[in-house]
Amino acid sequence: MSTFPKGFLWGGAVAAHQFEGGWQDGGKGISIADVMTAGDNNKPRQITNGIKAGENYPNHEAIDFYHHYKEDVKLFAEMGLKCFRTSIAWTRIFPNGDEDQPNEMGLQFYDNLFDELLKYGIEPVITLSHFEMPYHLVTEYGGWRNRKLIDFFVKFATVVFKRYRNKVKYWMTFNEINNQSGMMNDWSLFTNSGILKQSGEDIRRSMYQASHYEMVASALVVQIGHKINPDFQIGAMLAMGPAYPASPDPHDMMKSERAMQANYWYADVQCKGKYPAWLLKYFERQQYNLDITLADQDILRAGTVDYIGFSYYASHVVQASKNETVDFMAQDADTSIPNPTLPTSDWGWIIDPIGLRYALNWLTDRYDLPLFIVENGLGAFDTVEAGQIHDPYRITYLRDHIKQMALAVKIDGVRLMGYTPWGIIDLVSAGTGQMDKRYGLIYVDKNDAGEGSLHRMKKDSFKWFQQVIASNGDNLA
Ligand code: P53
Repeated sequence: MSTFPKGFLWGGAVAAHQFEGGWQDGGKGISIADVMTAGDNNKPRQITNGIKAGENYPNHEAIDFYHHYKEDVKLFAEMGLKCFRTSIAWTRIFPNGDEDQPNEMGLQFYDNLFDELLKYGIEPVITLSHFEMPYHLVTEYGGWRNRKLIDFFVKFATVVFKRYRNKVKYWMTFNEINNQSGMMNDWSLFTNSGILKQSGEDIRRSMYQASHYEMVASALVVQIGHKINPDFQIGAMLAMGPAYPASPDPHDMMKSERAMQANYWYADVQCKGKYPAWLLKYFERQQYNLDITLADQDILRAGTVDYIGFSYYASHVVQASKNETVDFMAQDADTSIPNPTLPTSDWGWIIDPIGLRYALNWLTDRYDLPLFIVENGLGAFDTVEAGQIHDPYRITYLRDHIKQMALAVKIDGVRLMGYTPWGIIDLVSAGTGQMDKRYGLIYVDKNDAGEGSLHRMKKDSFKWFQQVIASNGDNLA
């Protein structure tokens, strides 16, 4: 008997803005991803003030899935995918975010895509908001600083829930909702919440306020979705990168505990329906006076999620600063340090398969919900040799993580719904805007400068994953 349950959701993951392209097709509006330039490992992406002539915006065309979806879905089917995770670009449905009526052409595009997937028996797994909110909501409303965003998001979610109620069963509300808390940089605040720091702004307070509105919006749509179709499975989506203490020094241990609390309190709210005590104390001490009403608290309690979707790429190491005894807040000292026991990717991400088993255990102990690994993978340089792409490093990465997943299911009893490696097809990196940071099992001919034929080719990992799926995870050779 195989380790993984029958019906295990083997799949692949992407996000609309990173692969669709067609940024102005079918009435689509400008999203926050459309004003982000290309960067690389040493050059951060710039957020421009609107679209500027002469800049390279990699998401505008991306890999042009918008015009290649039939060909690509056929490849996904050939790989044997049971499910496919993508997001709905909010700006295809509500181009500015605050319209009364949705854009029919945008709705039609996702009907076509879901029909194409279902034709091959591939289950769509859909994120409502994956770093691609309407840019208009940033310029006119200040992004998620503004309570009005809840209404706009709820309207968007309600429209797509109703439209696709018989085509999509698995949903997630906000991609990596906790990224903004863990990273607290300009990039993550913009991608998660559409927040650009204003002078004199207490950015941490804004982050907590925006996060609160997002969680209220998430809890509302969980309730609305269950009314529209009681079979809907609506999950949270977290960036899971466990924090290990740098040493057995209790200060470091306390630091790692706080780092975990500070990064995962979103799950406390989304899974348990309430704020953790330590965070309420923190808000009090900071004198934040956040807009968190009693009505909001009722909504949070009534809108807990059905499962936890999460990304896992790497673990982190944290170290307490000298004399640290009070807050131990992860953000107060950027203390993520190298792990001498583990290798890293070409982008410096720690490679830690056992950390995935740890994450699965930690989330199960704390929330006791079904789990879904909706992102995992290796961003790496690939080379094409005589029309072939040999990527043993990617196969090794995925195999080592699947082995740990198997142990978590078999030995630890974790309830695991599925596994969708990130970037099943090469796409634009969210963090750097690069094409050459490749995650795909399918290669796309396009480089960082935006040149290439967009031709698709199977990498060695394609065949390997095909056999993994065909054996329900038993054959990892
Ligand atoms: P890229 C870290 C940094 C940026 C985005 O990332 C991240 C993470 C991981 O926690 O989140 C996810 O493309 C995200 C995807 C993204 C993927 O990680 O920077 O959900 O959109 O592409 C990989 O290499």
